Amino acid sequence: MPSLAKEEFDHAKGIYFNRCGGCHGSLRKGATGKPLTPDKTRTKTVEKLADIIFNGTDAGMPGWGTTGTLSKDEATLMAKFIQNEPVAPPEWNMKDMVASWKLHVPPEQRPTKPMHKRNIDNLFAVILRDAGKIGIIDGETHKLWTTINSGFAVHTLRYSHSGRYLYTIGRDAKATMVDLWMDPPQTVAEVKTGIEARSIDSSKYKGPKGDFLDKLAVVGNYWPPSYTILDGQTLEPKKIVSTRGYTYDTNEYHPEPRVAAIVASVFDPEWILNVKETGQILLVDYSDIKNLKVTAIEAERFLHDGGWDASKRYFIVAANMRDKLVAIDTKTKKLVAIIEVGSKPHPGRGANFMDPKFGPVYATTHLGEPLVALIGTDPTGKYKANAWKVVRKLKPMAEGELFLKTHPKSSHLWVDHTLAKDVEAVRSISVFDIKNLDAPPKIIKVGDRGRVVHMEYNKDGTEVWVSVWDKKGEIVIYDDKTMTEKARLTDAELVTPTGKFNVYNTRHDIY
Ligand code: DHE
Repeated sequence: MPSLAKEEFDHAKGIYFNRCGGCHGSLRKGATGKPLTPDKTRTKTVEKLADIIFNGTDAGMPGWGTTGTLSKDEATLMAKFIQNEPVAPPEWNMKDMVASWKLHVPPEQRPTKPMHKRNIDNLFAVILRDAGKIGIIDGETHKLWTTINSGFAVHTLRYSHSGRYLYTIGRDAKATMVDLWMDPPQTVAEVKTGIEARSIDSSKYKGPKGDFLDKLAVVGNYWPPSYTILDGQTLEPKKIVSTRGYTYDTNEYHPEPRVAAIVASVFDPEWILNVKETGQILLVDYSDIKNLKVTAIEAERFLHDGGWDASKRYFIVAANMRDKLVAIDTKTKKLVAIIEVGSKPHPGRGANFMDPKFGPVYATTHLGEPLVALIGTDPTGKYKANAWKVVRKLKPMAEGELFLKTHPKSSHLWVDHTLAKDVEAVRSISVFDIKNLDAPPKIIKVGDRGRVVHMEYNKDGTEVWVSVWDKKGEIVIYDDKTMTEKARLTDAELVTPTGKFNVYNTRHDIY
């Protein structure tokens, strides 16, 4: 076993947290990436491992050297690090959460009406990943309104059902809450729910008297493996629920079942949480958190990202290392199908539209091959014969697709290839014509630097916003109908923009 000096070990630990842990797990047991426990890594030489780390693999692992993130020496350091025993990060209990909780502006000191005339529903919050900030861009003027400090490398964000509050979650598990009624919007509360996290959502069920609206929030933690229920007005931590337990299939104990995607139902007081390593989908009823009711659906291992079908009755999630999509019915609270798609499906939240031949479909992109798979989502209607089957396969420009997007008012489907091997593909978008899905996509070259990632529509569904993920980042806005560039936002503050979330579309799960 290669020995490492303390500084080398600490440096490697930092790199592992930032670059590797998300896919391989803190305990290196594997998920989206292969297991990296010493019994596996010590069968290879340091040189071989360093080569994989530097150059990547055909199976979808990025080349951390070829993409300019790690030097040759760092790749060698990481090769040695993963031949050592993994060290579990510390636990994070309620005492730690409460100590980290800051209520900057209590609810009674907040405005009682919006303090500005902007159209809140057409604001976009943009993740400025490496700056540890969120940018708020006005969708009407296309101008960056303000930036707000957030958690380190914010991963995703959601809005409260009313649209007033923005909730963000950083890779470091810091959740923040921003009041969009303020001028400019400000962080009103923050809390650290763990050491590492990726998902957050709000309570979206209205209830008979609107009792649940903006009432609660939930964070899905990677470490400690758990979810935390928070007060939706203050982020005060209310309850921690561990997800450690047994895999759904072999009933083996797993010490690190991480919470991946979360969505919130509008029909029930319920969050849908995906537990990656044990392969369970949890329907968490938040109507009485003292007596928490959880339905644990046996699904498939390595659940990662997903979204609603157009009716918002079915939830569809990728089990990416199993090359499958899983569909559940949130009405009957049961699994409805496990569907073989392509290599490493990665839908983001997916895309819903009417296929001219096959009816309502949900589409997913894939990391491992140039493929957009369309599955039928109408099990009770005219198209029920197509339900939960792959009805069509589309071929985008390249593999390494992360996200796709459409809008009910659009007849286009936009697909990125952020992690493609070919740099031209990384910087381009494939756009399919939904009315003529047999035709090849139109390829749009977005820019000459960075990686092109993640699309979002404006409220009306007439514009598509695309990020150029680079230190000198850009947001490029296309006219959806003509697929021509309408505006290119550049600003010294636009550092590494990744996900963008339009208030209206995100609160209504329009994708
Ligand atoms: Fe993500 C969504 C986890 C890498 C940008 N990412 C998600 C979700 C999860 C997740 C669980 C679903 C959240 C939800 O819907 O509730 N992502 C992970 C990882 O574990 C992984 C593979 C490795 C890691 O260490 O983080 C990973 N993700 C990335 C990136 O490299 C991206 C491109 C840039 C970054 O931030 O590191 C990235 N992930 C995003 C974005 C979303 C997302 C923009 C939200 C998409 C949406 O439209 O909802």
